[in-house]
Amino acid sequence: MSSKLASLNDWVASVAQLTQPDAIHWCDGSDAENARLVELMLANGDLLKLNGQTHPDCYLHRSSPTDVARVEHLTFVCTSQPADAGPNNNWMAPDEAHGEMDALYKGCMRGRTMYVIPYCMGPIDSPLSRCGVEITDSPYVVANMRIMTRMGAPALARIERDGSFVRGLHSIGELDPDRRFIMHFPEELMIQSYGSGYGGNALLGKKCHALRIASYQARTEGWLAEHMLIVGIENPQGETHYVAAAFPSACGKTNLAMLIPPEGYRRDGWKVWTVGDDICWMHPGADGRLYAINPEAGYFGVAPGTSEKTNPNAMAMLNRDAIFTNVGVTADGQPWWEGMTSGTPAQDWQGRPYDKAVGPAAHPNARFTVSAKQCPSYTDKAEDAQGVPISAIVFGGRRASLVPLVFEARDWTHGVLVGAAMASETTAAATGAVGVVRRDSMAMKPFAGYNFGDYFAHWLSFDKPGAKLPKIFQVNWFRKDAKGKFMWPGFGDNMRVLEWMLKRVTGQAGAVETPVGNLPEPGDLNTEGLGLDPAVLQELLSIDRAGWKEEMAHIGEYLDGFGERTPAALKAERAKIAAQLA
Ligand code: OXD
Ligand code: MN
Repeated sequence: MSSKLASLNDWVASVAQLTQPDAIHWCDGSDAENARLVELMLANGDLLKLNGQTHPDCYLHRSSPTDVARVEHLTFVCTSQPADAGPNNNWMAPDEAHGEMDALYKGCMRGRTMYVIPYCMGPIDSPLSRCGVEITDSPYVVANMRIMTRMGAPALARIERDGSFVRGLHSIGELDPDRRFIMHFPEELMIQSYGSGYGGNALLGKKCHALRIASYQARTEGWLAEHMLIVGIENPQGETHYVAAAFPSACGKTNLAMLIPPEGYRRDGWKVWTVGDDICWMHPGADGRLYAINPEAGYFGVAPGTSEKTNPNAMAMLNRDAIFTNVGVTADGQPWWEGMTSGTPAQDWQGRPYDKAVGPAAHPNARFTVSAKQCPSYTDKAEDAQGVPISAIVFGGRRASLVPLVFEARDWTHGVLVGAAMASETTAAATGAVGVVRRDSMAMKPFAGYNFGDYFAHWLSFDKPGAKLPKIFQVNWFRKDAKGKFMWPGFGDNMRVLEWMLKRVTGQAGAVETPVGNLPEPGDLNTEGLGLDPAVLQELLSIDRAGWKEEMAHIGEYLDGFGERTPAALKAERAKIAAQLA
């Protein structure tokens, strides 16, 4: 097979020339193709079949033990000018990076099949969608891309219509951590990844394309590519408001996107609809509002911690047609991970007999891959070519202290500062220390494909005459008391905070103004049935002025780190708040 697009055929031929595969397979995305690949992977041990009675068509993949997460220190943005990548990225000169990668790719697919995967990020017919082609030597990547993107023949047809696409080249190489790089060439709309099969490094449509390359493209084209879930909240009157929320990796985006409201809310008629759990592309519409699509078609979620208590919708979508990576298994072949309320693991994620003393059954960053359509809260708005209008943007980090449960930004500029100043404790989604507080602007620290200073300026530029921008909020579900216990119940009860936000959007809820932002009074939040100590609620909704004064000083230093690229308006906003706190 080949394509009608000469530039695509030429590129495929040049990659084959370099990598020397035994065979080339153009993926059509059909069920028959998937069945053949699954057979192949069962035969070569890439996949293990799970219990067909309890989990039909579910498979387990065990990765190389040193290839379990994103590798931020090996991820580069290769722009001609180092300042365009910014201090928020690792930079390498494009020529040097191409030289390194060509040396690694030389002959790397000998004895392997090279798969050509045309894919579309977003609904096939949406003007907001963008396409790419990933070349890979990993059938596991093909099977995952089939779930995570609109992949195969329809995507190829669109690419041939558009005439342009993002080029992604991936080889698992030897899975050697010392021969591993994830390179981005935004000026060439190109991604090159070598030496890892882990989702965030290898499913190039996801972080590499839909965030790093897309954020760069979005800046030149006037839209936003963000690390955000998209959720629809339907009130008892039947009106649905869509919320986009940015949280760093492994901070509960999937849970919030699939939230089940507390009983009283369900009785009153509130409903929650899931549009996306990780990535959001937002474009200004003709009416001045921001319209969002989820460029992905599936969920690549963190398994540990997912349970009937934390995310019943996710549990319901995981009992068929799913790929599990690095989870444990029970004696009867069911997937198992920490946090599950039933079953006992027999083997850990490396296939060893499970022994609690040796470590957890599932790797802390074990994942599931599943089609979005299998989620009970799926809405076909996820296929809407125009996207959904966004009423509120939420920024949230994992902060044990200081940051209150929720506050509202006064206006867009203040909201952009709130997003830029976000900080969170690091998690197992990337290699490195866990639990260290670091600045993670808009939860995009690992994913912005260009200088954060320019990125903040791009965000500010949406505030123009005629724009009807969403309200911006900050939340923190992760406050802890002196004993280290979480102060807010979280999960489904986060609905109570969402209700306040949406009532602020429609002008139906009160707030107290503070220099940090507008907070609900304890009485403005519905806490019925929670049994929350009033003193705890008061603490969750108060501002520690001395602590915030210090925080504002740190934010000032952080913004100064982007030098002259930091927009003056953002610095002025910070200075204004700091002066009010003094
Ligand atoms: C993810 C991540 O996999 O953010 O979504 O690491
Ligand atoms: Mn993510």
